[in-house]
Amino acid sequence: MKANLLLIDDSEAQSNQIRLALERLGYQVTTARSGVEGLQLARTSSPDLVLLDVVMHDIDGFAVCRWLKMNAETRDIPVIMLTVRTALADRVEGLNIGADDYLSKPFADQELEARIFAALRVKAAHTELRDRNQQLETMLHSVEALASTDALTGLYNRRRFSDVLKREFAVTRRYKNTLSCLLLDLDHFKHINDRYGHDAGDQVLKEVARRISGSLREVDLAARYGGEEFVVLLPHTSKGDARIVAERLLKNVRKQEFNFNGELLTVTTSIGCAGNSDVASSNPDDLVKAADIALYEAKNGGRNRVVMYSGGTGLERSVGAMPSIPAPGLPFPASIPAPAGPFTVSMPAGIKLPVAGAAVDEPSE
Ligand code: GH3
Ligand code: MG
Ligand code: MG
Repeated sequence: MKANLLLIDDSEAQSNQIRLALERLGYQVTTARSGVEGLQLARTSSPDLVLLDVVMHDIDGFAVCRWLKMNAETRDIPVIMLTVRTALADRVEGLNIGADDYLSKPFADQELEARIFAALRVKAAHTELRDRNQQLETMLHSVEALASTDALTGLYNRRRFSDVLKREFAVTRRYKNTLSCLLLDLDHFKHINDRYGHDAGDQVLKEVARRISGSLREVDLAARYGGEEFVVLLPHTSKGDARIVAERLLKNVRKQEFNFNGELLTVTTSIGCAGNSDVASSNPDDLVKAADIALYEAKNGGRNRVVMYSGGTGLERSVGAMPSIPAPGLPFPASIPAPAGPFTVSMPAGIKLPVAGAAVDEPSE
């Protein structure tokens, strides 16, 4: 189908003549008989190209062209100026204000067609270039997202965590804020892989990641630190408040059992917690190291618990289910809804589970 053209010309005789010529060439033509009508139709009839008379009684063609080129909706429509004026200054003015071409009346049908064809070709090339740029930009965004996201859980990856940690640590030092870090490691996760398979293990990791991020505020950052380890950064959070968050995470992770082809299992986690007050150096990694030391103690202490880092003076222990801990006073999101039943892990039909062997820590509630 040929292009849809808008002809803006206030002379009835000229307009009819050009319209007939355009229709002979197979174009669809909409006509406007004044500059104002032309401006309206340019927006409402979405023409592929505008043919614009320069001398008109209401607004001259230069002003119409300038307006078309200033407006985002009409900016990309090619404009060919039509005039009996042939002075160089007029041609230059038309081109300067953004007209794409200039055609002196009278003109032959072939010349008209050649100019229209050339202008449409340029427009098509521009559109293609813009679309390609957009595609490239979209690709760039998804590459960036991929580079900072963990493919399995959708959480941020360790690299992204490191970047945020550096920034938050610097901000905290500069403004003397608080910043806390939690390191979580699932307990006896190897047992899940060994008994139910790697794919079932992956589903557990995904679900645990969902439970972790569902237990945090928007400003907190949860990332997958490594295999079955997660890290949470809590900006503007003192160690005391971080402990409340850690206890909440501990409960939310183990709250809902997992159902592996009929076998129910509670997955528990150990959590180490440290705050910026634990770190004397200017090295952000030391905050994670402190949390890691506390995590190590949590594992040694029997797992399924939170341990707060307490430097050289010995580690303070906080047993997992501590009924004495008050409800959080911070604006944390509501904890994830009460489980409707165990989380079902989808497993291949008819899979035979080995006879139960390795024990998994039960929650100490
Ligand atoms: P602990 O309580 O001491 O942490 O015991 P654990 O079994 O959790 O720790 P260990 O370090 O012995 O084993 C971690 C297991 O996590 C081994 C590894 O195969 C598994 N793992 C790591 N990454 C993935 C993963 O992406 N998917 C699955 N399914 N398993 C993973
Ligand atoms: Mg581990
Ligand atoms: Mg583990």
